Amino acid sequence: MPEPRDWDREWLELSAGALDAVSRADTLEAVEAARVDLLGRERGRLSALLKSLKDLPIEERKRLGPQANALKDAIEKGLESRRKALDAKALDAGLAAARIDLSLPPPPWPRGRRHPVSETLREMTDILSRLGFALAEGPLVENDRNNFEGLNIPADHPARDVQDTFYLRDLPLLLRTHTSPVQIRHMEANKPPIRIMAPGRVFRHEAVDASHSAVFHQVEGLYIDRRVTMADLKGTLSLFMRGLLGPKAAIRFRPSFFPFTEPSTEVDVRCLLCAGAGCAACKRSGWMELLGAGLVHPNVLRFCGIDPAQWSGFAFGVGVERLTLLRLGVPDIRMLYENDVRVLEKLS
Ligand code: FA5
Repeated sequence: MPEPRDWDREWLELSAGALDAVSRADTLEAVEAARVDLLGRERGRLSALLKSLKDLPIEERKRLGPQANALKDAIEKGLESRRKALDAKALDAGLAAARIDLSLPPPPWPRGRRHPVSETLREMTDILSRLGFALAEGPLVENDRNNFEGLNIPADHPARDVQDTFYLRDLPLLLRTHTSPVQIRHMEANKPPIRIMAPGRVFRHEAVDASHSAVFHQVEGLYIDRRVTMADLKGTLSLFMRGLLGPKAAIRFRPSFFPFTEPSTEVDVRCLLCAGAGCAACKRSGWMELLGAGLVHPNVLRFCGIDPAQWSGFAFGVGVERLTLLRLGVPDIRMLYENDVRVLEKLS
């Protein structure tokens, strides 16, 4: 015959240890283990005890039932409060580990900026406007008359060769090869005195290398007044170049030839990339050609209806990309146009 069950002893053992086990659970896993051990539906010790109450005589059931339910409530409350306490502890630990310092500066934002060529253009027009030059503009698509004929460039001049000029198919038009046609447009529409600058894009069918691009920018200058001489041209260009490249920049005026100026000169700047020693950008010469200039040819004045006996003037055309290379110490014109932001960010 099996031993009769000692309910009171079982009950005492269970209730003595249960709340103690709950209060000792120091991790969420331990709380869950205590819950399963006491209240688990299959093997929970209190659940088993409650289930077996039905086998007891009615008086015993009345005595033990409420006590067992009260213990179950107490265990559930104990488990819940342990869970809350442990959650709060974990939150506090997390907050302590991830302290927010409101005095720290924010992470850097990438900042946009002007393209280096635009920046040079802006400075060039800024200096020239302070020297009294007003802004003039012309179209990128020109005709032969303004781009060549009016500028005293004869029909057999090599610059007209299809090698150098982009002609438009089926139209008597071309992409302007320099900003000089703006001279013609302006002189035909305005009477002297004239003092204008004409910045803009130009196009040449050209082999691209470290200092040559097929699309680039020029800034044209034109000054027409009474008795304008080479001395005026040299003074203006020296001021202009020193303004752009700093007072120490060495420049030289070299005799040259353009059909639309007489006499003509080209202005070189000592290569700032190699300090005159010779590099790819200056074609090993130590000097970099920046601009063409000269006194406006009488034929050009006459073409535009201006009397060369009354008026004279100078004109110049500066390459903006070449100037940008020198100012920023960039060795290759192509770096300006590949638009790699990592390269552009390093410039300026
Ligand atoms: C001319 O274009 C003349 N119209 C300049 C001029 C104007 C002379 C007024 C007299 C009076 P040239 O072809 O040399 O000249 O070009 C002028 C400048 O543009 C050069 O000195 C150079 O700085 C720049 N340049 C010329 N070709 C290129 C090219 N392929 N890529 C980048 N820059 C160039």
